[in-house]
Amino acid sequence: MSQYDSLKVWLDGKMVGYSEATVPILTHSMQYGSGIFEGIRAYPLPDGSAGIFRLSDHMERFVNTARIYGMNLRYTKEELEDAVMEVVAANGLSSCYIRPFAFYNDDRIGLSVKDKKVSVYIAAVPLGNYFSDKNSGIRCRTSSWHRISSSVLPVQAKASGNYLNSIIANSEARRSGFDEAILTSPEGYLAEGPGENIFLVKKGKVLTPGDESDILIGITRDTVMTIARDLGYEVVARQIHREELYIADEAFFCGTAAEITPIVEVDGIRIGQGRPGNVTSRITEALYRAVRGDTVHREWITSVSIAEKVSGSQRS
Ligand code: PY5
Repeated sequence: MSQYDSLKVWLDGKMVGYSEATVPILTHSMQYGSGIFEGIRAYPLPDGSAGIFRLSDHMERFVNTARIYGMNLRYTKEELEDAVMEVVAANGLSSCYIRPFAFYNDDRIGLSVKDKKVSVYIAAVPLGNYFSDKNSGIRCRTSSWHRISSSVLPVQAKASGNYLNSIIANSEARRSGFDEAILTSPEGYLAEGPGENIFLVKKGKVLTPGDESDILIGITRDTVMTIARDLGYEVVARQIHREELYIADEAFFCGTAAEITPIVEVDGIRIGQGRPGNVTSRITEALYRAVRGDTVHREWITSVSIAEKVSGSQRS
């Protein structure tokens, strides 16, 4: 039994019940981490429909990740976008987190992926705040584990295996009493969180590690850079020294799951006033306007009508 049993999942072109969307336990992707995935949010629009945020950008990264690994998805980007819309509509979820996942649906032992069938599923589930202290801000530690670098794995690919690096950093941080980790490059520059990009605010400028910092090039990061510029802030993407974080006026994480989460302490050092800062709050408000279609960036939103669910408990 799962909390998701009432939901429907898209699996290779068919809508099936959550518990019917099974994979063989010996699948290559579970044994070796060779799956690829995306994380997308939908927010309710004023007319009651679901607004899927930056669907095309997420699906572009998904098909690019597949291309990097030579995975034959068997579906085009457009077909997968339609499938995401179908899942959102079928589940009647105007607010949800959508998880497309492609994997080798094959249980033959062995690392080779040659001739192994690729399957794709797309699930959509309700999801609230990723961090329970999202509004008051979280406490982080610099990880003793470095962010994987481009000499080891393709860092721009959103592949399951990359997340072992994220998981070990997050586990270390949680075990030592912090909310989340911050990973640095092997050279010691700031990279990102285990599942979030990072931003600093210093003297009114908005700073984030540049594309050369071996980060996942986040779609929320791009959104934040765009709306911060719209608000009139100078935005700089460059290599950032770890100590610049300690002396920043404000810092925050961003990502699809994390949305914008203020960071109020790093390695026991208070950041700025030790509470969410003004620039962070202004950017957060602008992000929530953007996801609801209330900005000039209407092209970021794919609207899906949601049929009203006729369920006894919801009707009075
Ligand atoms: N960096 C990493 C390593 C990520 O996993 C993510 C997203 C981001 C940055 C932010 O990217 P985007 O803004 O495009 O979402 N992480 C996933 C998410 O859905 C998975 C978290 C468990 O937010």
